[in-house]
Amino acid sequence: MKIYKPIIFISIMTILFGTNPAFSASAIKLYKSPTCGCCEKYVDYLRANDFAVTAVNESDMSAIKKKYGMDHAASCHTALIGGYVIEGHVSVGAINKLLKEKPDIVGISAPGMPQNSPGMGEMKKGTLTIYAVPKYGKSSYVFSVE
Ligand SMILES: [Cu+2]
Repeated sequence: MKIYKPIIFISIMTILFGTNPAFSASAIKLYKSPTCGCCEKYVDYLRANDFAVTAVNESDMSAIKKKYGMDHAASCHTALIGGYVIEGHVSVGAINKLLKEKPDIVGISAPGMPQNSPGMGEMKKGTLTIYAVPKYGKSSYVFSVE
């Protein structure tokens, strides 16, 4: 019977941690208009990249952008993760860079709806510019090119 113990232990660990998004994925809250199709596709993209997305439908998105300081770099959806705001179709690479480097900014944005961004269309490496949005309404600057 002893030989089965490690197998049982591993199975329990898998059940507890392997399939639980709270342990395996980063939690991100995303506000979007209920009729936004590309927002849905972006949620799918985040989920496919192991983010635990809580999608919230919001009819007044411009109020959300104002509240979170993204009204001058606005796109369709607005997401919150680790104390930062992620505006629009930002690639996972840029989000991870932000969470790793932890700059003292509001967040990052892909303003507008770039065709070559995740959830919009096919990404071509080196063509999608992500902007850093500083605090106190200062102008955005290039954060990364994805
Ligand atoms: Cu969009």
